[in-house]
Amino acid sequence: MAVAKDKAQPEAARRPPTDKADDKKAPRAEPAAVADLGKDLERQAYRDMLLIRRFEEKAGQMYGMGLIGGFCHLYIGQEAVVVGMQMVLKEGDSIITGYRDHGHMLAAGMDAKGVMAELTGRAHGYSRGKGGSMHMFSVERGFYGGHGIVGAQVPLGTGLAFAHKYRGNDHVSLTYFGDGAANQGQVYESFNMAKLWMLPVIYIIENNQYAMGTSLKRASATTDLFHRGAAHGIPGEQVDGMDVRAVKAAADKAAKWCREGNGPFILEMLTYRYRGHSMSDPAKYRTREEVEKVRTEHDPIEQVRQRLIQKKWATEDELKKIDAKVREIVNEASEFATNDPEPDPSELYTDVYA
Ligand SMILES: Cc1ncc(C[n+]2csc(CCOP(=O)(O)OP(=O)(O)O)c2C)c(N)n1
Ligand SMILES: [Mg+2]
Repeated sequence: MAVAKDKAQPEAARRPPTDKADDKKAPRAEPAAVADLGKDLERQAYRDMLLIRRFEEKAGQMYGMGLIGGFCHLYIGQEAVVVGMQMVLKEGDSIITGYRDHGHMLAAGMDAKGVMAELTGRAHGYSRGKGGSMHMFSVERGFYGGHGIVGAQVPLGTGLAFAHKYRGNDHVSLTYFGDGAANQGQVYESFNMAKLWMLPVIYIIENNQYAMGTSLKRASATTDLFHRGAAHGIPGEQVDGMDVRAVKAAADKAAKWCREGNGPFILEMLTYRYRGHSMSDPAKYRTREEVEKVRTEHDPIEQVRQRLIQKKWATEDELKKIDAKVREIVNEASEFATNDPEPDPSELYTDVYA
């Protein structure tokens, strides 16, 4: 049988061929120059990334204690992407992503207490305890979710960009999705409309190498995702998503491109998630050594920490103080989310369409 024969082939033979020849033809924007962010922005990046890391670690613990139910996808390892992108946003810009969304919300300035209380399904969570990890919104902060259907946020984010253009402002839509989502049909329908109507949308592909337990190489005919807009004439750039400086430089360039009316832009962020796909995934499809190598050699927070020390932009003591402050915010959020009451049963009838 074809399937049995296929399984019998060595791993390399089963993998789809890569498209190195095609890669050369694809429109590739010149990578933006990576410069130091300066003392203040580097310190800010350190604090913001650490907040996401500690928040996620706490969420993982609370999940283990049974305080959080349902799905819970942690963002640990990918922090530099949202923190670098957020640096170039202006009030009124919009952000939309999938279910791995806690980092995006914290980077957007949403309150850690409200996010954690939503994770525990409590009354003062962002969706009044009715949405959980994957379904939170804050129009005030320009955050439009949190979406559980893979790729569904891409047409929605394109629609947000349409609204910006229609209103005649210079706002941009940051539309995040994963390497797995990048193979969805609706992504390409969105690309077509975005280019046709020259919409101000930055498509940020968070390429963390895996879609659930399937590596990009096993599932994707082409693995350089930055040129997935080639058929629609959308420029793309591949970025070291573990280096917040590279993310910020690329974000500056893409945002300028969009704000000046040049249409969409694609940023492929090369990143990595340290934990499994969700809390129920032991991640047996990859080796411990693979994870350890990224952690020790490319950790986004450690890179900033070392620069801060080397450049004497912060002392060990100052960093300890930042760490303590971050832990305090996270502990308060966890206390709040544990003691906040569950929503009143009457909430079942609010926020629903009759
Ligand atoms: C339409 C659809 N198909 C399948 C799923 C199940 N599913 C949830 S997450 C996921 C993998 C997506 O991976 P990727 O886009 O790389 O994002 P990551 O989890 O790595 O952030 C799949 C297949 C889903 N939620 N929606
Ligand atoms: Mg992925």
